[in-house]
Amino acid sequence: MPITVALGQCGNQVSNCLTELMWDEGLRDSFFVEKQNGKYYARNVLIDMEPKVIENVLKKSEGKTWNYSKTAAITAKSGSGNNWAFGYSVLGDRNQESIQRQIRKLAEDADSVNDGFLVMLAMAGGTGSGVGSKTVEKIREEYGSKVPIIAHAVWPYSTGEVVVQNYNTLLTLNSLNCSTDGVIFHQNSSITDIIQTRFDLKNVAYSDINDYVAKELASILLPIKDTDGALHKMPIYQIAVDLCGSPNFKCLTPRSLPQLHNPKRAFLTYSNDLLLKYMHQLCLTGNFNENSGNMNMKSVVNKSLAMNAYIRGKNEGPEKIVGALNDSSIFSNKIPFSDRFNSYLAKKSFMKHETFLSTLSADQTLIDPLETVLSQSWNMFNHRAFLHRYEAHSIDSDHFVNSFAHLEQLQHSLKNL
Ligand SMILES: Nc1nc2c(ncn2[C@@H]2O[C@H](COP(=O)(O)OP(=O)(O)OP(=O)(O)O)[C@@H](O)[C@H]2O)c(=O)[nH]1
Ligand SMILES: [Mg+2]
Repeated sequence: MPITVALGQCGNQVSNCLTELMWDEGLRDSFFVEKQNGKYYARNVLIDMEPKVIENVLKKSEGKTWNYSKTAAITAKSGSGNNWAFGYSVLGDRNQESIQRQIRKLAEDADSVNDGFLVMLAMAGGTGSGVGSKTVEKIREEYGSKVPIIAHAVWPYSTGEVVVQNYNTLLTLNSLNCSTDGVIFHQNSSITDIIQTRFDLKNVAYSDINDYVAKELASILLPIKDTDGALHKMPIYQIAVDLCGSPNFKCLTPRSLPQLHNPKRAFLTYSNDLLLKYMHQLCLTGNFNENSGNMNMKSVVNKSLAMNAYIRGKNEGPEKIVGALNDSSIFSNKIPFSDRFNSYLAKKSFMKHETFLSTLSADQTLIDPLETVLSQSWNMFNHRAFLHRYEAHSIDSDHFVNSFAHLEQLQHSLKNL
């Protein structure tokens, strides 16, 4: 059972959706602790430098059978203004003692931190990105590298949210790459596309995206058995062991099927064969949307270094999954056959789906979005655009140059998988 550390608006909204879902799916003994009064408390720390989002999250949990602990929330008066440097150097430092104190408290309650940390944030703002980066560094310092840290990071829309979103993404990615075991990415634009085309929703709200993200994450994190029948209840530890063996490949991509939500489509049933076939296509082409136009199997653009598959509900056993997904055309030949693929199965159905299939892979999906962030950041950096905002909080051009160098190395490794 991990400790969840949620940061910033996005981190808190997504983590609240996930926590609610975990409870609804009956996960009392993993993501929650039972206190002497018989009440269950989520093992979450909620951090945002402006109080509004956390106040809303706490309000929503009032009257529920579970709750957040009274001391779980750490807020201040105002946010980090979309400035990674202000979040990292100022607010991150100023609030670190109370953040770590709260994390320690949860760690003591649970007697052990073997399943490590799930840290949830967005990369484009200032609090999730900057305070988040500082917090992750401090967690690693305090608990050491034997306690796994998996981050969940939301990648911004590729165009125009805030002008410095590429700087913030660059600096966050560099920091997470140094101090976590792995980072699970969700791209807001890909999920918006799925919701618009598969769920027939024109105007997509954050709450729609967060429901989708939480569902995909829960399908990966809920307890599940391996092919020998052993039950796994330490999802963060297991992800780190299965998928994060190589220091250069920490970027993890989730995918899930079926993508149906609209009652109009409820009559459609997906056989195991169809789900596995679609997932094979998504993994091979690097797409997310089941309905993607670009499913040409000849355009193999995505290689995986390692992959986990999770199948919940009715299924025809591990051989079928291995047969369909452990295909050499999906995988890089850099690691041995036996280490590259794991399949997990649960008989219990998930969110009323007859069968639900998800994968998490260390793969090349990030190449294009990373290219955009690098090139747009270089463009601004070469003109010294907005650098003064970062320099004002001790993040100088050397820090940027180091981040560029690390991420270009990462990009090179991804391309040569
Ligand atoms: N999926 C999703 N993305 C969100 C949500 N809220 C914000 N975002 C995205 O997160 C990024 C901005 O980060 P925020 O979390 O709002 O910023 P913050 O961490 O609170 O930082 P400051 O407000 O600058 O202190 C943008 O890319 C938004 O599109 C949300 O609830 N869900
Ligand atoms: Mg905010």
